[in-house]
Amino acid sequence: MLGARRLRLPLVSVVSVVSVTPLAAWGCLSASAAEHGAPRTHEVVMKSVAFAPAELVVAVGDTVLWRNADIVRHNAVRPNVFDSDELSPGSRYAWIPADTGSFTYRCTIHQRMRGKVTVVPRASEQ
Ligand SMILES: [Cu+2]
Repeated sequence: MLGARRLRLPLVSVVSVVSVTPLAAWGCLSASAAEHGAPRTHEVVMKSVAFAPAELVVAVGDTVLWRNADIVRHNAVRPNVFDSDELSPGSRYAWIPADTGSFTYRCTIHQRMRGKVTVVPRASEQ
């Protein structure tokens, strides 16, 4: 048998299949999202035992992402609204507000570490 030789694979077996239709549809969706203010991600860095920025304005549906860039543990807590639990260095926590409001919060490990997130309506709802 010559079976072993049949293992050679044709090098031209990968054929690119390009369809224009999905790209057109994606372009339409992107334009629509931009018109209505696509959700954004806002990063709050925990560094030098502080939140940066300490105050932030976001829209409903945006993502607030806390990232611990410090060498000690931190958390971000607003009772009954969000609670990151303890974040070790390098860890992150995301919160997506569903309602408008002004929320002061703090790190319960370091009492002087405080921040504020103000949540406003999305542009399409104003
Ligand atoms: Cu802290």
